[in-house]
Amino acid sequence: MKKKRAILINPPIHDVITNLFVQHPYGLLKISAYLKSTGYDVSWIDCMEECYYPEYSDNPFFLNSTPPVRDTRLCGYSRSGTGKKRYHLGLPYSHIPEQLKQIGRPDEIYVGSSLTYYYEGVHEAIHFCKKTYPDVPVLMGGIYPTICPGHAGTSEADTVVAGELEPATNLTPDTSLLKKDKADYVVIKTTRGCPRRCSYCAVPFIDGRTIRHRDIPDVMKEIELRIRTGYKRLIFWESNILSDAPDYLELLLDEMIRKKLHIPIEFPEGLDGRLLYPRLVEKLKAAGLKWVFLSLESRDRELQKRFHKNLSLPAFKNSVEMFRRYGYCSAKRHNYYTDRGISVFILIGLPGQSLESILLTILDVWRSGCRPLLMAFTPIPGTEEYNNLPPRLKNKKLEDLLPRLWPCSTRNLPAEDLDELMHFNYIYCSFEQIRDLQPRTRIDKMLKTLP
Ligand code: B12
Ligand code: SF4
Repeated sequence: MKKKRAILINPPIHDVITNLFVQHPYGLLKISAYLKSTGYDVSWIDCMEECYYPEYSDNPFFLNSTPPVRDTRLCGYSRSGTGKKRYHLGLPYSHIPEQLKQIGRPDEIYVGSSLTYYYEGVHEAIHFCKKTYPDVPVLMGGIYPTICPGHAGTSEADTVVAGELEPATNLTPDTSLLKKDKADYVVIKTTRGCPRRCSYCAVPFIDGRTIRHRDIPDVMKEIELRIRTGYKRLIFWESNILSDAPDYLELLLDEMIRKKLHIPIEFPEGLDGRLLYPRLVEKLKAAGLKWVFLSLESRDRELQKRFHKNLSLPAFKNSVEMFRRYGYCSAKRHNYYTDRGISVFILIGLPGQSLESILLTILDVWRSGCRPLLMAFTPIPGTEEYNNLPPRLKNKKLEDLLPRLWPCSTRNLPAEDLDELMHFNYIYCSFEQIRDLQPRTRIDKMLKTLP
C-alpha cells in the first residue's frame, strides 16, 4: 500500500526584538514521531531553523531576513517620540509555497504554533498552504489554538487541534528533522499540568490541574538516546517540576546519578523556592544542574497575594541559601557548561505595578548574590490577570499583547522605562560593584536612592 505523506511546517514569527532565544518546535517534533509511527512519510519545512542557537542574531542571514513588518506606537514613548518596529523573524513566507511545490502534493499538512501573540505567522503559513494545495487538509495545533481555540478557528485551517493529540503526547520528539549543528541542547518534558493557580499563568488550563508524570524508565531511555546521539545539554520544559519532588523528581535524579550521565541539565521555566529542600538541591547538583533559575516574580507582598503565590522574601532567601551551600552563586555572565550560578525571574510590566516595587525586587535579588532576569508580563487570554484587565486592554488585538510591546504600560510605568529596565538583564557584576556604578539614567539614579 502507498504510504501516506504529511508535510509539517514551523512558521516564522513577528516580534519587536531580534535577539530572541527561540527553541525547538517540540510539539511538532512529537507529531512527526507519531505520524512516522503510524506509517506516514514526513517532510519538514522549518522557517525558524536559523534561530536555534543563542548567537543567531549575529548571523547575517538572520538579520537580512528581518525587514520590519509594522510600526507600533507605545504608551510612554512620548518622551523620545518613537515607537517600535515589528520584525519578521525566520525565513520569508515565499519559502513555504516554494518548498511545498518542491516536496510535492501531500495527503495532509500540519502547521505548528507557539505563543498566542505569534499567531499571524501561523495564519499566514496556512494561507500559503491553501493557496498552493487548496484540497489538501491543513491541521493546526500547539499552544496558540490550545489557549485561543475560537481565534484559531478564524484561520483557513481545516482542523484546529486544541490541546493534546494524545497518542503523540509521550513520544520521543523526532529530532531527526532538525539540523544537528544548529543546537547542542535537546528538550525533554517529563511532567504536565499544575495544581496551583498563579494569576498570570495558563498552564492549569493548557495541561490540566493534575500533575501527570511520564514513567521514569521511559524518560531514562529518552535521555540515554539523546546522550548517545551527541546532545550536550538537557533542557527540561517542566511547568512545576517540584510539585511532588519526593515522589518523582528525586527518583528521576537518583537514576541519572546512578547511571553517571554527566550531562548538564537545566530547568528554564523556573524552580519554586517554596518547594526546595537540602536533599533535593544536593541531588540536583549531583545529577548535573549547572545554572539555576528561580521564580520570585516580585518581592511585593501585595503582588504575591494577587498572584496566589505567597513566596515571602525570607522563604526566597532561604532557597537561595540552600543553593549557595552547594556552591551556586555567581554574578558573571553565564556559561551553561561550567558555571554554577542563580538567575531569578522578576515579572515586570504588570497593571498597577510601580517602578519602585520593581527596583526594590531587583536590588534584593542582587543583594542575595543572584542575577535578576526580568521577564516582560504578557496577559494571556483565560488567565485571572487577563480577566481582570480593563476593557481598554482586553479589546487589544492578540498580536498587540506581545510582551515587549508592554501592553499594560501606563503613564506611571511607561514602556520606555520598562525597556530601560531590561538592560539590567545584561549587568554581570556583584551587588557591591553595582552600588559603585556611575548612574547614567534616571532609573539608575532612582536605584541609588533606594535602600
Ligand atoms: C517551553 C516554554 C518556553 C520556552 C520555549 C518557548 C518557545 N518560544 O519555544 C522558553 C523558556 C524560552 C519560554 C519563554 C517564554 N514563554 Co513559555 N512556555 C513554555 C512551556 C513550558 C511549554 C511550551 C511548549 O512549546 N510546549 C510544547 C508543546 C507544544 O508540546 P505538547 O504540549 O506536548 O504538544 C502537544 C499538543 O500541544 C499538540 N500539538 C503541539 N503542536 C502541534 C502541532 C499540530 C499541527 C497538531 C495537530 C498538534 C500539536 O500535540 C502535542 C502532543 O499531545 C509553556 C507552558 C506549558 N506547559 O505549555 C510556557 C508558555 C507557552 N510560555 C509562556 C510565556 C508567557 C513565555 C514568555 C513570554 C515569558 C516571558 N515573559 O518572557 C517567553 C516568550 C519567549 C519567546 N518569545 O519565545 C506562556 C504562554 C504565553 C502566550 N501568550 O502564548 C505559557 C503557556 C506559560 C504561561 N505562563 O502560562 N517558554
Ligand atoms: S506559574 Fe508555575 S506554579 Fe503557578 S500555575 Fe503556572 S505552572 Fe503552576
